[in-house]
Amino acid sequence: MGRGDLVTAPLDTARHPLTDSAYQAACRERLDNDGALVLAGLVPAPVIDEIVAEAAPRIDEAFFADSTHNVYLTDSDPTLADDHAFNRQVVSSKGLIADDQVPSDSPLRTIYADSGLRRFLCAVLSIEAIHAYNDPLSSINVHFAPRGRELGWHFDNSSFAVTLLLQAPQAGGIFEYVPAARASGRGEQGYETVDAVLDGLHPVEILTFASGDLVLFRGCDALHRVTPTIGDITRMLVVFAFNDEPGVRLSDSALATFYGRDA
Ligand SMILES: O=C(O)CCC(=O)C(=O)O
Ligand SMILES: [Fe+2]
Repeated sequence: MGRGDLVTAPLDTARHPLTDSAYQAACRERLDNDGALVLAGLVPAPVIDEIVAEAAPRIDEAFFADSTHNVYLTDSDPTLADDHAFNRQVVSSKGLIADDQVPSDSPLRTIYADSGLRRFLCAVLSIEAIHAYNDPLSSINVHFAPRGRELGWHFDNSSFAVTLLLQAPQAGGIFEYVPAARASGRGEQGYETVDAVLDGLHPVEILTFASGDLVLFRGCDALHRVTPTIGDITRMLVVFAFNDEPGVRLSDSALATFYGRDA
C-alpha cells in the first residue's frame, strides 16, 4: 500500500480502548463522579478536518430558530406567573443542520454506527442497547454558532447526550453547567436552582474540551448552556442522539420547533 492509500481510522482506539472492560469501568466512574466524561482526541485531527470541510459550507442550509424558550424546552404554563422558573425565557440563537442534511458517506455516519463505540456507551451508561432515532432528522445534528450566537440554559430531553466538537471559536462558546440541578427521575424540577442560575447567583462549572474530543453528558438533570461565540471563527459541534429504546421519534411539533420543519 502506498502512502496515499493510508486512511485514518475515525476513532483512536489505541488511545481509548473502547471495548476494554477495565477502560469502560474507569470511564463509568468518571462519568458518575463528574456528570460528564471527555474522551480527549477520540477523533483524530485529519478526520475532524475532513468533517469540517464537508460541514462548514452547510451553514447556509442551517436552521436558526432565534427564539426564546424555557429551560425545560416546553411550552409555557399559563397557570404559573411569567416570572416563575418554569416560564422564564432564555435565548438560543445557534443554527443546525439535521440528519437528512448529513451526506451518506460522511465519517459522522461511520462514527455514529460504530459498534465498539455503541458497546462503550452501553457499558458506561449501564444500558442494554442503543438505538438511532426513528425519524429522519434527529440522530446526527451539526450545530453552528457564528459570532454572537449562543445556546441558552436548558435541560435536555434525552437522558444523555454525546457531542463532538469540530471547531472551537477564538473565545466564548464556553460550556457551563450545574450538575444535578434537578432530579427528573423523582419529579423534582429544581425551580430554586433554576432561578438562582438565571439570576447569576449560583456557581457554575465549566467543562473544557477541544476539537476531536467526544463528550458524554447527563444533560437531563444538569442545567447547561453555551455562551455566545466571540470572534470570527464559528463554533461547530456534532450532537449524536441515541435512545435506549427502539422506535423513538420526536413529535411533528417538536421537530418543527427544533428544525423548522417536520418529517
Ligand atoms: O454545544 C454544546 O456543547 C452542547 C449542546 C447541547 O447542550 C444540546 O444540543 O442540547
Ligand atoms: Fe443540551
